[in-house]
Amino acid sequence: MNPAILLLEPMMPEIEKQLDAAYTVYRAATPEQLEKIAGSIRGIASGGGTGVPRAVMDSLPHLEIIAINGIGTDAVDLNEARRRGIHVTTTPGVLTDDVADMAMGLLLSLLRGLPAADRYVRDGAWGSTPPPPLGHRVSGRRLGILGMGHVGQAVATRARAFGMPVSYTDRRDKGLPGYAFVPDLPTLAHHSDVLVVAASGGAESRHLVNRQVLDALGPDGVLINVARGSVVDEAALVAALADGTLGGAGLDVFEHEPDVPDGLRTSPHTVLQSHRASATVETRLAMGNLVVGNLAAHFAGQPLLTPVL
Ligand code: 8YV
Repeated sequence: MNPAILLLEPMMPEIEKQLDAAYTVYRAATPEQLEKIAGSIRGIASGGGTGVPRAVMDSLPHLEIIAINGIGTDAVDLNEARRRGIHVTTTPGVLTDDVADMAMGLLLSLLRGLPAADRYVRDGAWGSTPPPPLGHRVSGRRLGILGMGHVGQAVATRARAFGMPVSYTDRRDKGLPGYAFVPDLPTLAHHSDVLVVAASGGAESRHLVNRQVLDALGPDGVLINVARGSVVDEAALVAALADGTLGGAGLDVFEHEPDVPDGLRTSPHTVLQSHRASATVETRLAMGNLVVGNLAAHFAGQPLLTPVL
């Protein structure tokens, strides 16, 4: 009999087809349905943002593996997984470039005012009403990066090609040639025109970008977040945009997805995406194949491809 797995977030049809062929796949179970199947579930596939609610984990006595279709493990209780001997896998490497591209896309959209000018043309306003305000030059603008892991470094490479001087902060100086290390975030923000958040989510990074950091970025500064909403104090961000102490924000992620505060949705100084930084056909296929490969390796008793635990 095929092992039973729980799919907590939809994946590409090609990927789900492979899962259906190898497993008994349960989707979107209500608590009542979950209760009936709980004893049989041996694996979970889920997204990075969705993770696995602790209550779901607790209700599955025979859970052996959690395969995350993403790189974030902040929505999985890793300590509990370790305690129970549950394996956890992610999809490192394959989404780095797309996430960095999204950071640059948000940055360009925001500084050049692309959404407003797009609306201007679409609405037939061109020629009859004054054009949208001028944008701002990207080249020469100082970029600060919070979290200089794979994604942070891929953002830095792109920013350099756009003629932006790059500095970063992280837990330690990574000794990266050409990029200045700044030990603390408020100082980095003070010396940056654009701050890109590329740090992992979780308790350690929660609200690192607070009012003090936003104030340091200043009225001409912009914040870009392609990491996790939890890294930014969203209430402070809404307030800073409303009172003009921060110039703008380009956001792919939010504190309480899919809820986005009105202050962000209605602001003329934001560009918003629905957690789509890795959402390309190529990357989602590569991610999905890693999920399939990790589950297959586990149930075949072979080494996991990309284990976290
Ligand atoms: C995905 C993510 O959008 O990598 C992550 O941790 O959050 C994103 O790449 C997500 O995992 C798919 O739901």
